[in-house]
Amino acid sequence: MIEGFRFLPEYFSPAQQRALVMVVLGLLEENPVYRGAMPRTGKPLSVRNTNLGPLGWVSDIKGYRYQPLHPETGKAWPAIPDMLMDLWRDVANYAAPPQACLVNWYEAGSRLGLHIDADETARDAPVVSVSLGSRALFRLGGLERTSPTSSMRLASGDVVILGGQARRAYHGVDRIYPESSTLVPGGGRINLTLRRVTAP
Ligand code: MD3
Ligand code: FE
Repeated sequence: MIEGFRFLPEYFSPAQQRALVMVVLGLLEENPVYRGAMPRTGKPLSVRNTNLGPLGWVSDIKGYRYQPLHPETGKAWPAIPDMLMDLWRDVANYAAPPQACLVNWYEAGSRLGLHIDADETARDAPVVSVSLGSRALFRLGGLERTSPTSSMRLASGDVVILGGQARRAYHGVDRIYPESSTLVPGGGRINLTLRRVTAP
């Protein structure tokens, strides 16, 4: 496995997972997940998303970027909840707070193609990921698209920290196992990724 990858299975207990999902679902009422589009082609994304925090990642026909406002509601993204700020302090080993929490919402057939996360200028900061709800088949490769990959299942409550070399590695989600959890409505999966966008 690539340097800088840390896997903390069941970091959140079932009770903590329920509490976190309740908080996030509450925030999604005024800050809904929406379907972004691929740059250039405008092809709709398979995964719906929204964000929490002062900045949010968006993808549309014009490109990928971070911006302070929800593209459909025009409102500021809500603050990152305390449980997630506490997680960052506990595991990120990074002096400055996260600025964005991307909320990815997967349904039964959703997938996320192999990609690298390169829209953040704070390249020394890790990405911290939390999985909630149905299990996912996650794939992590290396620094090039053709590097060998390894697959693992990410389950509800698992935390993954991507620092070092892993921060620049190709990765994706090949499938969701929609019967594997009832935590998220519709057997869905929510992935939360905490990110530092700009250098402190
Ligand atoms: C490896 N999310 O939001 S989480 C993404 O399950 C993303 O929704 C996936 O890839 C998901 O960009 C995977 C684990 C993860 C997150 C960020 C990474 C792995 C990563 C950044 C660099 C390398
Ligand atoms: Fe990613």
